[in-house]
Amino acid sequence: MEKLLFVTGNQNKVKEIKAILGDTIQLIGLEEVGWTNEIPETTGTIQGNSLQKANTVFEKLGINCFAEDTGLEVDILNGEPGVDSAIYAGEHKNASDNMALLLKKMDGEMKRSAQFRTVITLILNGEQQFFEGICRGHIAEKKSGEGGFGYDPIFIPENYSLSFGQLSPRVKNQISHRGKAVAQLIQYLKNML
Ligand code: ITT
Repeated sequence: MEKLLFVTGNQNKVKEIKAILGDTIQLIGLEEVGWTNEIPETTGTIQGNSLQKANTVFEKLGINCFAEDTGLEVDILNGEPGVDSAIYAGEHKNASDNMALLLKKMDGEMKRSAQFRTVITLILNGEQQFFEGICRGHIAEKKSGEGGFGYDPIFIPENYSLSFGQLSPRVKNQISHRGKAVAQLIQYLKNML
């Protein structure tokens, strides 16, 4: 089984991606390679930050790795919170604060369409590849469900009436932005490894 370093500080992402990958690839985390430095996310775009995260670690360690960046893009807010999804309500705020701010901005708004977008950057033998996954849906009027993480309790994917916070992890992974991007990553790796 091949080993691949997943450059992330977010354990929710690790859990989801491990469930999707099954035993095709063995993920190793930053702690296993002794990485403790901050990784900058300063490019201003989802793809740019995804590349920046993977590159930062590859340049230092020179090992095969991938990173991902995800944003929630609300159509009527011109793509907000987008690349700032993690810090929408401020650097030291949490998912609850981020959701509260977004629900406030959407108060009374009829056009609630939105999407999650994930861009994975793989650096394999020094070569970069990008994989994008999009999940369309809309922003709920209020939070529901305890599952998932981040904005999941207020995002209702297309063709469903329940939020990602209410849907099972299995269903979320089948239809989600991250699930779609990881499926492409797996396909690519199967052809390469
Ligand atoms: P990294 O270390 O991988 O950068 P992060 O948590 O900082 O982890 P991002 O920069 O990609 O991740 O920020 C995206 C934010 O969007 C994240 O903090 C969550 O709040 C939210 N998010 C990402 N994926 C999500 C998902 O599948 N469902 C709900 N919210 C999600």
